[in-house]
Amino acid sequence: MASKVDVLFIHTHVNGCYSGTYNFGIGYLSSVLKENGFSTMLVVCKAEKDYQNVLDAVSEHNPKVIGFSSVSSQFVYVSRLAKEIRGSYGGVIVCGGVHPTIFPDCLSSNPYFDGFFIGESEFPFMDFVTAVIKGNDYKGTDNFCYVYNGRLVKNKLRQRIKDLAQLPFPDRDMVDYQLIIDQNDGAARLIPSRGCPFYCTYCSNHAIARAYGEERNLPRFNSVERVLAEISMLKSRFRFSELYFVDDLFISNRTWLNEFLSEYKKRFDIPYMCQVRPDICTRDIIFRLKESGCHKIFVAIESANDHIRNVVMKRNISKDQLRNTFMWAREAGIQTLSANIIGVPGETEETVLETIDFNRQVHPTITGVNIFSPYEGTQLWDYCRKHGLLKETNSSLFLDRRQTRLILPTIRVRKLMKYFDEFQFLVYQDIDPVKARHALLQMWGRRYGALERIAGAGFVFRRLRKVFKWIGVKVLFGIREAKHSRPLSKVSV
Ligand code: B12
Ligand code: SF4
Repeated sequence: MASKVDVLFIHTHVNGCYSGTYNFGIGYLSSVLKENGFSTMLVVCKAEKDYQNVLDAVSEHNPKVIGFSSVSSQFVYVSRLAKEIRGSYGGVIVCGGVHPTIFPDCLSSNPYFDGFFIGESEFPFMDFVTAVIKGNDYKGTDNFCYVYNGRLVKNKLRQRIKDLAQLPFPDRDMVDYQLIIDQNDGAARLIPSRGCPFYCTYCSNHAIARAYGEERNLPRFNSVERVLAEISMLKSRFRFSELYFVDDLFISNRTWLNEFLSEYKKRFDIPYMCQVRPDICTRDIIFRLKESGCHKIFVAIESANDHIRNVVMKRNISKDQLRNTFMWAREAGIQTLSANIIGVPGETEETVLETIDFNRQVHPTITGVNIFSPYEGTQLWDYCRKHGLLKETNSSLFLDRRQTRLILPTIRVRKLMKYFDEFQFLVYQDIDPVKARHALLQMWGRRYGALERIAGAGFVFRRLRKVFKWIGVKVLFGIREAKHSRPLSKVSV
């Protein structure tokens, strides 16, 4: 069969936490390829039951190269899908993204791939595709790694792109981008920078840096002009109500930030959201963000326990810095979303309650919690492995960040899950009844949703859920104290 597509990209988002995901890595790779005359397409796989659609797309388009992109939690699905494709496809299958970058060793146990790409790959991948199409040897391509005689061969890594402005905009034509915006509550995403200069032990940035033999994954920012041009392009092509700068850390370069905010304010009147980090955040930055249209910031508390936050996670952020950021945001009229992680090594019921308590004190507009998930190649993963804390969880039923993959001697899994489930409710109970009620309804929705799935008795459980929701509202009019090892402190609001 004649090949109509040079490269078929596959983005998996199985059991994911978000509904509308757009993969910027694939987007950039695709636009560089298209600019150089290659044809590309993308298949998004959101559930294991979608595997057949992917197989159909492969047999229909018979691409020259299949390119997966994978974060660590998706690799279990990616490798199964690659295995199924391999059964009937004789072309080249590769995978790139964060997981192959920080843990290329797993290629040896996954023979369905011809190889992995490590690190930033726009131009090396173009060379690779050119070689495959011309029938030349592709194994020597920069950034490529493959298994030869049972040994992992890693080719030279090309220097990362210094000037991001030389890249085209990421390819948003390969997806229904309007639908993705709509699924994200009207937010269009863009990523002005790559990297983050910090060294948090649970995050992949230091592991990405290590792949390059460096200490830190120092951020590179696209030129202000280029980012503004991308916003204009988005404005001319899509309907959206806000922008979301999804950079690891939007405020890491003060010079860039000042220039960008001034220009943005002059040219656009579009509300936006971004990430800040309390130890580099000042009152002035918060007010400048506000003036330019920022209406929501993401602030990672992670853990309120000083030892966990600053020793285990190496955040090096004080409680005062955290408090100030929330206080300034409230003063400026910016909404806050607090990010928290529970279930890291050393976590106890007390430390979880400390985190909940701290959230109550700073009173974020929204609070979010994840269960710690160790990513291969990171310092905290190394620690968990050395101390025998890693459970074997290669199950495709495992829910990343919503279940623990650790053996935690200091807290029972049931307790951890309970706090994970009740986190929002416990933060807002008696400080914000509306949010507490909402959290309780969601909590019950999740619980009865799960029962409904297990029992397969949709109708009965839908009815029951309605009844319990109603009771939930009633209970919340006289909000009850949940039972813990210690009561939560009273917070004056
Ligand atoms: C923006 C972002 C998001 C966005 C968009 C995600 C996306 N897939 O593009 C949103 C908010 C949706 C998101 C979701 C998630 N994210 Co996120 N995200 C990021 C962030 C901040 C930037 C990623 C990015 O776009 N970079 C710019 C692009 C150009 O770089 P890139 O993606 O690395 O791609 C380049 C190379 O990796 C390579 N490459 C990538 N794919 C491929 C494929 C082929 C074939 C080839 C050859 C090369 C190649 O070439 C690309 C171009 O240079 C990173 C942080 C980071 N430092 O990477 C976290 C990060 C990737 N996210 C992370 C996580 C955990 C998630 C979630 C799992 C969270 C969750 N539980 O839901 C989901 C997973 C979604 C998914 N199915 O992929 C972790 C991954 C950790 C890990 N080891 O797996 C990171 C590294 C953050 C961290 N703190 O560690 N994320
Ligand atoms: S500040 Fe955020 S993005 Fe940067 S290393 Fe820490 S967790 Fe990762």
